[in-house]
Amino acid sequence: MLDHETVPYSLPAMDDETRIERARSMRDSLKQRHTCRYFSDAAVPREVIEAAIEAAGTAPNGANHQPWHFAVVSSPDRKRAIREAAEAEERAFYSGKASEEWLEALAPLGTDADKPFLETAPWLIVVFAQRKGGIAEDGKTQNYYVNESVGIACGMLIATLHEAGLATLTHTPSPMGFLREICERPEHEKPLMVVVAGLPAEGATVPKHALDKKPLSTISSWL
Ligand code: IYR
Repeated sequence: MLDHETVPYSLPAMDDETRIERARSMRDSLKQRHTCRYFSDAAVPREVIEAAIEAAGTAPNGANHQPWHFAVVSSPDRKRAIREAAEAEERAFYSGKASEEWLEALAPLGTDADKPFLETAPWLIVVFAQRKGGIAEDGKTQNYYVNESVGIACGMLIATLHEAGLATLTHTPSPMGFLREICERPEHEKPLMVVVAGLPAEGATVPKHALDKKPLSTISSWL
């Protein structure tokens, strides 16, 4: 075996009752998260976004290469550029590229090609998956399990933003190469999603459809 240094690892002691309580409490909090499509333009402190990205940066990942980059966009000019490019892609999607079946699946969500939230919300976190780079970010070293790693990091980012009282929306225009240009990121990075973050607009709603969550008995089997 190759030499590797270790450091001790332990977690705070906890009784089973507390474990159950804490798991349920986290579940109940996350149950209140819904994708929000109506944002207020109210400012949210940068420190919230910084801490959420630091939380995301602790995600389990391939070989600890941490193959992610978060480009945080708040300038009105860049937000407008992202909105314009995203809406152009979405117009093509909604008016021809998407299959009938796909559009039918989206109907209960009420989405369309208009994406005003990309300009209204105070923060757009553009998440990039680094195909190469390693820990040193040299742009050459092979990375591993990139989509899995960055996907988990996005989950942790969103959970942290939710705990901080922020509404979020994952936006995935397709294709999204334009994000690399607008965010000035290198060729070996692949844009994965935009996490829109801010406060919900007054009178914001979510589709009723979004409340239908599959029960434990459907989403799990115990062997
Ligand atoms: N990217 C499009 C379409 C879209 C697709 C799925 I699957 C969604 O869950 C929601 C939207 C859009 O942003 O409108």
